[in-house]
Parts: sequence; C-alpha cells; structure tokens
Amino acid sequence: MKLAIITLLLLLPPAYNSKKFFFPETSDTSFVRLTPKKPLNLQAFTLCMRISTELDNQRETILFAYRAQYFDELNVWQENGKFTLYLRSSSDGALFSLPSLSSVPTHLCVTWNSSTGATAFWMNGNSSVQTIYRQGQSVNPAGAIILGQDPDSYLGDFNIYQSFLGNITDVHMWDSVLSAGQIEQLYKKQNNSLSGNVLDWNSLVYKIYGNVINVSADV
Ligand SMILES: *[C@@H]1O[C@H](CO)[C@@H](O)[C@H](O)[C@H]1NC(C)=O
Ligand SMILES: *[C@@H]1O[C@H](CO)[C@@H](O)[C@H](O)[C@H]1NC(C)=O
Ligand SMILES: *[C@@H]1O[C@H](CO)[C@@H](O)[C@H](O)[C@H]1NC(C)=O
Ligand SMILES: *[C@@H]1O[C@H](CO)[C@@H](O)[C@H](O)[C@H]1NC(C)=O
Ligand SMILES: *[C@@H]1O[C@H](CO)[C@@H](O)[C@H](O)[C@H]1NC(C)=O
Ligand SMILES: [Ca+2]
Repeated sequence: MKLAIITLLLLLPPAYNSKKFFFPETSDTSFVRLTPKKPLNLQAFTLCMRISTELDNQRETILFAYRAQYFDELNVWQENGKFTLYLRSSSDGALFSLPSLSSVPTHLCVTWNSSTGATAFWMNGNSSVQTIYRQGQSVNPAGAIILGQDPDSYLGDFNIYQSFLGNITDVHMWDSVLSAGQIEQLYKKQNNSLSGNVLDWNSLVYKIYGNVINVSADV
C-alpha cells in the first residue's frame, strides 16, 4: 500500500507553481516588477492571470501595467464597472462589459492581434465580444512590467486610488493569440505545458517592492 502511494507520487507530473502575489493593502509604494523572457516587441499577444479582489468595480484598479519612458504601452484595468485595455495611450482604450472581479478568483485573459486589430477579453474561459482596436500598431520593447501600481512615469508616480488589493496568480503572456480551447485549458488548469513564452508563471522572474507577499498556496 505504502509502496503504491510512493510510486504514485513519483509518477505524478511536477506540481504547478502554486504561489500567488498577495497585495494586503492599497498603497502607492508596493508593487511587483516582472522580467519578461523576451522583449515586449509584440504584433499580437495573449495575457492571462487569475485575480481575486474585493475592490469595488467602479474604482480605477490597475491589473497589469507595461510602461515605457513616455507611454503606457499596455495597461489593463477594471474601472467604472468595465474592463479596459490601453495600448500606447492612457485615455483611448478598448472597453468591455463583463461580470466584476470578486473575492472568488476570476481567470482573465486579453487577446490582441495587430494585423486585424481583433481584441477580446476572456473570463473563466468565455470570450467577450470582439472589438477592433489599434490595428497595425505594435507594442514596443524597453518598458517595465508592473503588478499592483499604475506608473504615470517610468516606474514612478503611483496613485494609491488606482493600486491593486487582493491576489494575483497564474500570470502568463504569449506573443501570439491562443485558441479558445487553449484559453479554456488554462482556465481549467488542464494543460501543464501551456506556459507563456513572454511571461511564464512557472519560472517567473520577479522582484517585490514594499508590502506584497508571495504566498505559497492555492488560490
Ligand atoms: C488573498 O490571499 C490572502 C492570503 O492567502 C487571503 O488572506 C485573502 O483573503 C485573499 N484575498 C482575496 C481577495 O482573495
Ligand atoms: C462559459 O463558461 C461556462 C463555464 O466554464 C461554460 O459552461 C459555458 O459553456 C461557457 N459559454 C460559452 C458560450 O462558451
Ligand atoms: C492574426 O490574425 C491573422 C488573420 O486572422 C492571422 O493570419 C494571424 O496568424 C494572426 N496572428 C497571430 C499572431 O495570431
Ligand atoms: C497542451 O499544450 C501543448 C502546447 O500548446 C499542446 O501541444 C498540447 O497538444 C496540449 N495538450 C492537450 C492535451 O491539449
Ligand atoms: C518568496 O520570496 C522569497 C524571497 O524572495 C523567496 O525566498 C521564497 O522562495 C518565495 N516563495 C515562494 C513560494 O515563491
Ligand atoms: Ca495613474
């Protein structure tokens, strides 16, 4: 019996990296900087993460910020009851009406393809409507990726009223648009080999600034 259990344990695939980033308070100082596996020189992307928060959906809440010296290159928000993607802009975004984030973890993805401009949000494996946004544009390298704060300058000028509070895990980013089936597999944690080629949660390189706790537990 014991041997059978040990054998079973040995045969199991390596466990997912189950840590999460816990942002225990709103602040204008705490954040996590992520180092991508390759520069964000993107003509398309899929960005996914699992998020839980008790923040009100009307509040401007930054979910992902990638900023270069002079521009917000790629920002994702929950604000005014909507989800928004901004590419090279802080004011002209693509807006999506979707159920709000809550204390129950939500699997959220954003997909964008420059050649068509097709943009969509995916919530728990379900796609939003598609809109056309920033067709022909690209995302430029030489920025910094931040979770927890919206930088109004390079790595600075944070605003406590836009900061994130709650938990973020399973952050992955690809330089391509994943299929609906792949996004569903990610949501259901079905496929261990679906790891981002720009950001890979299973081998994430990051640095914590301030009061963010990397909790080793399932969300
Ligand atoms: C975030 O994680 C912490 C630590 O596990 C937990 O105490 C807290 O309730 C979580 N908050 C949300 C909104 O998920
Ligand atoms: C939306 O997601 C739910 C839960 O995963 C699933 O049962 C349902 O079939 C999905 N709907 C569509 C239109 O994909
Ligand atoms: C973008 O969309 C075009 C047209 O549908 C498709 O040919 C191309 O493969 C897509 N690019 C990516 C990176 O998914
Ligand atoms: C898991 O993902 C990999 C990489 O995308 C893919 O090649 C493989 O077919 C997937 N496996 C299943 C069972 O869907
Ligand atoms: C959390 O961060 C500390 C310090 O960087 C590190 O030693 C520890 O391994 C991390 N824990 C997890 C679960 O990643
Ligand atoms: Ca701001």
